[in-house]
Amino acid sequence: MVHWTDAERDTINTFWGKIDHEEVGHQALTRVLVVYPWTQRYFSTFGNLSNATAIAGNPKVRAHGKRVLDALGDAITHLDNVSATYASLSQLHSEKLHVDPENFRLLGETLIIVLAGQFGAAFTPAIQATWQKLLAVVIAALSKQYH
Ligand code: HEG
Repeated sequence: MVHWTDAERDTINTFWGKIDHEEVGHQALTRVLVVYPWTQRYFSTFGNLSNATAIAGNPKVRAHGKRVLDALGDAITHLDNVSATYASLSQLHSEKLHVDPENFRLLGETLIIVLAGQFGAAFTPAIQATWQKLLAVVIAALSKQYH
C-alpha cells in the first residue's frame, strides 16, 4: 500500500483547497478532448465537439469536468484507501464505458499542465511531485478492475 508522509498529506489538502473544481475540471477535460481527439468517441452523447471552441463551450463537458474533479476529491478524502473508494468507478469505466485506461494517464498529465498554467511559480516542483504521486495512485485505482 502506498505510504503518505504528513508533508505530502498537507501538500495535497492545502493545494486542493485552492482549486476551483469546476474551472480546473473543465479546462483539463477540454484540453484532453482537443489534444487527444480520439477521446471524443467516449462522449458521443455530449453533442457538439467539432472544434476547440465548441468543446470549450459545451456545457456537458463543463459538467463532466467538475464530476471528474469531485471524484478526485473522493480520493483525497480517502488517501489510504483509494482502490476501494474507486472500485465501482473502475468497474464502470472498464465494463460499461470501455474507456482505455491509457486515457486516465493522459487526463492526469493534462491536469498537471492546467494546474501549472493556473498557479505558475506557486505550483512548485515539490507540489508537482506530490500531485504526480496522487495521480499515479488514482490512475492505478481506476485501472484496477480491468481484466
Ligand atoms: Mg470518467 C463517467 C470519474 C477519466 C470517460 N467518470 C465518470 C463519472 C465519474 C468519472 C465520477 C460518473 C460516474 C457515474 O455516472 O456514476 N473519469 C473519472 C475520473 C477520471 C476519469 C476520476 C480520471 C482521473 N473518464 C475518464 C477518461 C475518460 C472518461 C480519461 C475518457 C477519455 N467517464 C467517461 C465517460 C463517462 C464517465 C464516457 C460517462 C459520461 C456520461 O455519460 O455522462
